[in-house]
Amino acid sequence: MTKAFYVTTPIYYVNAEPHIGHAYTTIVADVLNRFHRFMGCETFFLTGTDEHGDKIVQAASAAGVEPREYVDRISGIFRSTWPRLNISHDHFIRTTDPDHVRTVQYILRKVHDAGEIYFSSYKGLYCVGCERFYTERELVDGRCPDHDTEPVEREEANYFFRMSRYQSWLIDYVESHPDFIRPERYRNEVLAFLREPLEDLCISRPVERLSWGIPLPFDDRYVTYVWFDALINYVSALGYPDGGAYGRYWPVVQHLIAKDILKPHGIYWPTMLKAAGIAPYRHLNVHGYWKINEGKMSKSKGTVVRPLELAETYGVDAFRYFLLREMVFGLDAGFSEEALVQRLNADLANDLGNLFSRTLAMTAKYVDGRVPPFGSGLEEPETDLMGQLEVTRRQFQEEIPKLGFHKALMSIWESLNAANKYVDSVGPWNLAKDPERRPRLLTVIRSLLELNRVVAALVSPFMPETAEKMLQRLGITRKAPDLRFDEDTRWGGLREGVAVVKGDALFPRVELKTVQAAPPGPGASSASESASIPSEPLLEEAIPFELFQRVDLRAGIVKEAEVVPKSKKLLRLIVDIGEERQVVAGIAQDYTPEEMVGKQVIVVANLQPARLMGIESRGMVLAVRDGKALRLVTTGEPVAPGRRVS
Ligand code: ME8
Repeated sequence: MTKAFYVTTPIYYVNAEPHIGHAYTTIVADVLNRFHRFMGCETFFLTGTDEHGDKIVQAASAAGVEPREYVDRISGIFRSTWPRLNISHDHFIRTTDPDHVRTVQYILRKVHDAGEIYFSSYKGLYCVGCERFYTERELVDGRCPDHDTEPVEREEANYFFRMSRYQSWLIDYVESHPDFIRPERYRNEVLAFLREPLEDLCISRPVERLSWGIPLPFDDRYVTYVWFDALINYVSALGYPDGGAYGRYWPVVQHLIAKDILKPHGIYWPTMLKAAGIAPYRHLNVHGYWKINEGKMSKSKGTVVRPLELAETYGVDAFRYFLLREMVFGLDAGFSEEALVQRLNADLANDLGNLFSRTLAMTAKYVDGRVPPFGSGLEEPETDLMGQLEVTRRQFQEEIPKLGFHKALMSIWESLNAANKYVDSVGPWNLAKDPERRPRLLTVIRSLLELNRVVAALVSPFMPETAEKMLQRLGITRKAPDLRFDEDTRWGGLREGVAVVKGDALFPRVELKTVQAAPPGPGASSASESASIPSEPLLEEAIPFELFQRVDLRAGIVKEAEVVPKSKKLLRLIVDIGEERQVVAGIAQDYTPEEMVGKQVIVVANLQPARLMGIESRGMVLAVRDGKALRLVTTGEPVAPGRRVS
């Protein structure tokens, strides 16, 4: 039977929209999920939204709407964000789902019936931001360590979960299961909490103070308090107590969280599971914070980075790669757009993109654009390359399950670097000059194609679109989720004779100043541009006829067209306007080179020459922007090249 793998993210509060911290945890979960599918496991990936509690009521009232309307709206934003980051979750849970409510009430009743929930009065220091009471010891200078606010004194009769009873069991469990909470620093933090006496957990709020919650099944004057509701999502989503998915995916679960919610996940949740007679989860994986200007990014402080804007500007895969490569799982990391651009240019455009382009260009030039056979036996340079790739395959398999994402990526990049050096040292261009060395040339090209294919498969959990694009160009039409480590990372798997496609750059280089400016320039993605359709400017003021006559407009016919390397927008055209002119036109998103050849166009013939991406342009092709589409201006009937337009 195939192995089961189950991964969860926190369910996010709907008191604000998704930011880069939410995106990180969710992308990590996605990479783990895709990795395990790649390794042949049967996987289940859960994310969702946490919709009850004081904070949500406050946010709804600030927005001037009822809680129900408010949670529907923000939950909808989370739900529609994830597909745009290529998140492949199987289920999106909401704590307002009726199935979730039923499971929470079932567990509450079970734990209550077992005598583990009691009614009592409690007086203490309460942080509204955290929605919980604090002990004096937990406060820093009398203030909440997370919100830096002074808690208020509160007294209330409530229901309590006898968490204290489970303290010694939990200590034993954490100590005897070294990987239960990881990395180790967080396991140590939980053990440190547990050195102090564990108090019982308040699990309810009276309805007159908070009606936006799940009623206790044994006392409808009360609703559950945030954690008893939220944590249970991890089993309610599987249909606990009797859903088939529960039998399949519990307790192999891997929870993913940041350190802000370590205590509820490291202490409340295992003790709740124990009291409910449910096996403890397999692993709690805890990461650090993304910080902006040294501070924790926070909704309340307003230092928020929006993931979709970054993904739209730089590309989803570049964004995913950056997050996973830059942060060491468990430690904090600083976010900056400069660092993202640097990685995009250095790692993706240079190392990965260049190797791929070089390989395909050499395949086109030397072996007719088709996968060649290994023409001669493998020599030392190839066996060295294969040896490095073997190390990468091993590290990939070992590191990702241990959350060493950056190490797995570094190892893939070592193979890419080795391959770039291999090209430089064997010099295929020299082999191509000597017909007797052709068998050797075939081996070199084939080896490079093989390496690119294996790399494409290995990056697929991180950058699924790039993996598919690379494989497609290598003549392999496989979707990323259908790839399998065993079949797709073995040396020699390409089919001989299959045509490869040269295509344009995988990752065009970007300039920070280009992408920060509102409309993206050549090379940057135009997603943000196409998202809004600019309105036309007002008509220009009148000019004399003589002035218009000075503009030399000519009918022309396009003779040649090709994509300008590393640009998404530009085509290089040779246009016959009575004489041949090279013109660089920003039309590549609307016209392919093939479509352009033979087309009748109108050219501004007497514009001063300009250089675009290093290519001289002598003239300009006229076109009209109509909403998102660009349309070339042409003549109604064919006319001879060079005729004046007036
Ligand atoms: O705590 N860096 O929801 P939440 C990295 N509803 N990750 C960050 C981050 C940052 N600066 N800020 C937030 C809740 N996160 C509860 C959870 S679970 C049963 C209930 C991520 O919207 C990180 O995953 O405040 C963190 O744990 C989570 O968002 C908190 O999300």
